[in-house]
Amino acid sequence: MHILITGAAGDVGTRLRKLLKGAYPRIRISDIRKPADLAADEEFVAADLADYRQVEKITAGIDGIVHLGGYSVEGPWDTIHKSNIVGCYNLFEAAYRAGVKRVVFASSNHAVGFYPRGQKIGVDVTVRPDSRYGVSKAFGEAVGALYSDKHGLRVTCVRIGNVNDKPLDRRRLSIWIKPEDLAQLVRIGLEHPDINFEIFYGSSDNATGWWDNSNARRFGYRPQFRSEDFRAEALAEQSKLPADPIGERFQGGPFCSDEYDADRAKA
Ligand code: 15L
Repeated sequence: MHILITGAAGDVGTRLRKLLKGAYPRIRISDIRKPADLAADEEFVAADLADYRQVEKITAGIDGIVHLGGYSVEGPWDTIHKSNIVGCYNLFEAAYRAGVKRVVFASSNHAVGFYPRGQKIGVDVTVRPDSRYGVSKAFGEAVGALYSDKHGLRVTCVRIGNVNDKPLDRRRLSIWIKPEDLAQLVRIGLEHPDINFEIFYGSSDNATGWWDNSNARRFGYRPQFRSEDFRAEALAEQSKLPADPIGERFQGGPFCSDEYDADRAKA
C-alpha cells in the first residue's frame, strides 16, 4: 500500500508519520510547508489543498490517505473555508478520480462539541458543532459519506479528542488519545476489510469519557492507554486555568464558550 499523509508537518502528522512508518514502507507526506524534521528517506510533496491541481499531484498513485491537512482550531471563516471546506472537498474528489481506495479523515470532537458533558453519545447522533471549525469537520464527514455511498471509497472518520502524551486538564481526561492509540485507529481505517463508511471516536481508554466507542471496538480497536493514570497531574493543571462556566457545561469546552452569545443562546 502506498499511503499519503496530508498535514504531515503538524503536531499530529509528525507523530503519526513516525508511528506508521514501520507498518507502511511507502508513505508520501504532504503539507503546505516542508516538515522541519524531514528524514532523507521520506517522500515529501508540498501542496496547498485549496488548489485542486496540487491535490491531484499528491493523490496520484496512492492507495490510502490519512487526511490530517487543514486548519486545526477555530479561525476566521475565510481561513476555515479555504483550508477545511475547499481543501477537504478537493481531497475527496481528487482521491476518487485517482482511484484511491481508502481515506481516513481526521474529524474532531468539535463536530459534536455542544453535547452536554453529562450525555454519553455514540456515532449516530446529530452533529452539534461548537465552532466554524466544528462545522467544517461535520462537512468533511458528510463529504466522506457521499464519496463512500456514491463512489465506493472506503472512508473512516475519526472524531479525534485531544492527541497528546498525556491529558492536559479535566476535559482532556475525558477526550484524550495517546498517539499510539490513534495510530491503531488509523490502521483499522486503512486495512479493515469491512470498512465502507464508519465514524469512530478518537479517544484512549478514558474512564470519564463521554463517547460510546463501541463502533471502533466492533472493528477491533483496543486502546492501550488510560487517562486515569494521569488524573492527579491533569487536575493540578486544571486548577491553574481560569473558570469557564459555559465551556465546562459542554464537551467542546472553550470552543463552546468562545463567541458564545449568552443573552441569546438556548444551548
Ligand atoms: C481539536 O480538534 C484541535 O485540533 C486540537 O488542537 C485541540 O484543540 C482539541 O480539538 C481539543 O478539543 O482539545
